[in-house]
Amino acid sequence: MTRFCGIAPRREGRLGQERYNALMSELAELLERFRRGAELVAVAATGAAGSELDWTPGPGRWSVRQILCHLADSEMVGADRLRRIIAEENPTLVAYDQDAWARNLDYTRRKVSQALEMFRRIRSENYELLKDVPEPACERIGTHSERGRVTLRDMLETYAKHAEGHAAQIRAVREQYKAERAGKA
Ligand code: NI
Repeated sequence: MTRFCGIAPRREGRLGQERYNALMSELAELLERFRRGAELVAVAATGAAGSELDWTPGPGRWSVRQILCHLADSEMVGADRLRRIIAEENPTLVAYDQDAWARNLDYTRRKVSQALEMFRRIRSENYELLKDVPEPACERIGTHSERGRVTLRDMLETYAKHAEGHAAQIRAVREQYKAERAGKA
């Protein structure tokens, strides 16, 4: 049984063994980065409370609370997209306006604990789904309404980087918040 990650059996032919091993270890690494995303985000947000949660670095920029809500909603959309690519033939993946979602879905008032838990939980479900998908499924495709053709592997990479990028953003916003408060003191 060939797996998305982990120890894959030898596959003769099409790909050289070396190339195949490299591909599998790259996938396993991506999958591990994907899995660790929830922890990375939780650690980045640890200890944030009170006014720090709603402080924004400037107009149109997101607060820690809004970033966490975005991560939760994005992961929910991701859960749908990943399942469609695996189950359907070249499904359409509909883009969404993330700023409109932040504005109109009350990101400034949603509970941080709930957003974090929602992100953690759905990421965990997505990980469980992906880790047992047969390796050839990595090349299954969908068509994103703005970005065009995407493979399942592309999606895995996009979502792995998404959590990493926003964890870094949370750390940066908190640093700026602290620097500003220190400046005012
Ligand atoms: Ni994002």
